[in-house]
Amino acid sequence: MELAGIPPEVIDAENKRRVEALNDEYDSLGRALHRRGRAIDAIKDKVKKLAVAIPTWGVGTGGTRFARFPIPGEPSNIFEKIEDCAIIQTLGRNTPTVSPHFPWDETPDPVELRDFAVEHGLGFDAVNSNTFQDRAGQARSYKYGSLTHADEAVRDQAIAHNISCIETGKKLGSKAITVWIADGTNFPGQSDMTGALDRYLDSTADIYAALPADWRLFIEHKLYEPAFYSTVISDWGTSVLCAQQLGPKAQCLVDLGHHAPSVNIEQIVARLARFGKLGGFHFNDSKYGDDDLDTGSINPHQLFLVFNELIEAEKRAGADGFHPAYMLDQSHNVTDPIESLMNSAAAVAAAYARALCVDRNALADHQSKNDVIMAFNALRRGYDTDVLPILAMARYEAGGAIDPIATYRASGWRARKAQTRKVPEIASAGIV
Ligand SMILES: [Mn+2]
Repeated sequence: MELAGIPPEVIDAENKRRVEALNDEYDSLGRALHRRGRAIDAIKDKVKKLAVAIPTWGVGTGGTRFARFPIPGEPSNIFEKIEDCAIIQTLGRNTPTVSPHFPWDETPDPVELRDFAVEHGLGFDAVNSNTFQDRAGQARSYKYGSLTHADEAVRDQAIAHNISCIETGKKLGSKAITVWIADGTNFPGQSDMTGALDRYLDSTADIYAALPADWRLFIEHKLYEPAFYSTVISDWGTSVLCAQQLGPKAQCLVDLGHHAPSVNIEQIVARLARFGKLGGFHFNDSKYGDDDLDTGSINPHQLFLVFNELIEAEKRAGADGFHPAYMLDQSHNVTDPIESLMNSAAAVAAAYARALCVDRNALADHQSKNDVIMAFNALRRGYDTDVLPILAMARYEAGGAIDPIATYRASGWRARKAQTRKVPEIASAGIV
């Protein structure tokens, strides 16, 4: 079994070609930040601690509702997915956990899976339940809903699946479950909206009751899709009300692509954090109404503003702690998923680093004096900082690659896997 994935000598050789330029750029940026009263090493140390989970489904090619275009050498089971996640972590050094999805990642022995991940330098983040599709041999269908279904037997089946995900997650070392439901309607009149929400709350309370003491339950709102008239958890307001009713272990996930265009997501983040209900993020980007594009590829400024609020929330939380869970949740239809995920994890780190470059004392001072243009400029100065040398140095010092994509390509990983992994099926539908 190939544990190393990418031989260290490949990383060393690639880094040697780039380290002199990196030192030069890092030192120059360090001097520039020093003149602004910011310490580059302190920012780099915080960036080193940033951890973003990779969803296991993300390392396979995704798709749209039209089609999926598999690539040779892509993973076809959970163990191969772990191998690919390990490549991302080996090179990028800010993705130490994976977030599995059941039943897609089901395996007879979760402890064996946990050990396999540990051997690959990875742990497990939140487990994800799936009651949005039927599986072979399943007694009842989710066509008309799962946790909110009008038929109690279907609801019980969906509850049991979630509880079994918690049981598996305990063996994997997870500390959270994400309960995303696709329930909703495509026609006015199809369902009683209030009754459906009542059934959601009753069902989810049963799942909540099965949580271990140190676990969290994440709920995720989504404006539309797959239901196109109404969804049960349609927005952050519904999400936070449900999380409050369920109890302190229930928190809200913010998936950046699950809002109407032009919604002020950073303000939602600030509100949820204020009430102790910000569980974490599913990062992706969106141009129109999708939740599929690579994180930071369309609107990196929005991502920066989200991290600006996270830093403010962390400051306010103080000793109580503030630990939102970060995960990428996007679909890779036209790129090698490993490359997209490395880029996206770096985009999250870049947004964080830029927000750390903001002089917060100056910002607060300008705000208190109503000096609007100077407050805006203090914030924008952080966004305008080229933080790439900070990210590269953080990776390099942690044993990763100064240039992850170039190093990945030099390793020939995908071509090697194309020799040994099963040829993917072309006919399978997209996962969105
Ligand atoms: Mn999501």
